[in-house]
Amino acid sequence: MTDSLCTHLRFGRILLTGAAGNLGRQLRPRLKRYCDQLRLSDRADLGAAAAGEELVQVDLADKAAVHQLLEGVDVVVHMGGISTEQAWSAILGANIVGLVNLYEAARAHGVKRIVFASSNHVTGFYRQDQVVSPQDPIRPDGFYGLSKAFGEGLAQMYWDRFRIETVSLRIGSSFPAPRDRRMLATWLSYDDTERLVMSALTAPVVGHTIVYGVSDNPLTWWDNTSARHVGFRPQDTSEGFRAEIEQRQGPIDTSDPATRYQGGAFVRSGPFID
Ligand code: NAI
Ligand code: 15L
Repeated sequence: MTDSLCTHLRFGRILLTGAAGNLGRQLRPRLKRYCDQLRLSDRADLGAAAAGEELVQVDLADKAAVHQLLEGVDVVVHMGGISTEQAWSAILGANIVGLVNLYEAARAHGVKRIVFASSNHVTGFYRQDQVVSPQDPIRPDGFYGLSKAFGEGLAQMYWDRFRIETVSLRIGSSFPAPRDRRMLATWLSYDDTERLVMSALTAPVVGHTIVYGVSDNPLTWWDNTSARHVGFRPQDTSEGFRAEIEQRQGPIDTSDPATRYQGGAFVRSGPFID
């Protein structure tokens, strides 16, 4: 996106976790426009620091390191963690223990708001002929989706008890382009990801709000009406990719659970108990 969304709203220091990942690499140059200092963290290598960047390599499961990581931070964009169905021990360390470490450190340092990368896999076992809203009961499609549901529950608890605000983003599929028929419904462009994150950071009052992260695709499984106060207005659409994907994929195999449920192939991946 060429223009900054909220040039009038600047932060002192934003912390971006998961900065070495797919979305972290996209958000790194974009978030810099909205703050004086951008603290970037990941357990993986983050390269060299540009002007106004601070690099901190930590594992989210390391409580003391995460405590230090949050010092002097105004707001957090939490993208770090396991992002697919993987071994339970890895999910436990990064997405459960790591998230508790993050929120406890945020509480200790007086951080006011966290934008949490949740996932559509919190509701992955709804069918593709249903439209779901953040008010509907969760139906996680695996331990990964369940760990994101835990994160949303944790965010709610830290709002109720400690007044730390969170916007939980149930991101659909944020990639350069939709990869298959399912992603025609779930795609979130990178520019819309930036719009979503900035709306979540700057909306005046959010408490704990859950919002689906999806572009303005013609076919959708998610109703974001209840989160209109966040002010997220996607500008992109998957429509331009439809013809090529339909032609490449051919007829739908209705015996495959991945075509019946919103979580797609995640509904038949794992569980990987180790
Ligand atoms: P990614 O897997 O590319 O990036 C995640 C980053 O977290 C990686 O750089 C990894 O090194 C880091 N990480 C993992 N475990 C860690 C630990 N224990 N300590 C510190 N860092 C750790 O994932 P991506 O695509 O960038 O997604 C970002 C976030 O958004 C993830 O939390 C993911 O679950 C969520 N999400 C992404 C979607 C997408 O379509 N890209 C869809 C739904 C949710
Ligand atoms: C996710 O939660 C994953 O992090 C991402 O890699 C995609 O697979 C996405 O969901 C999806 O549902 O397409």
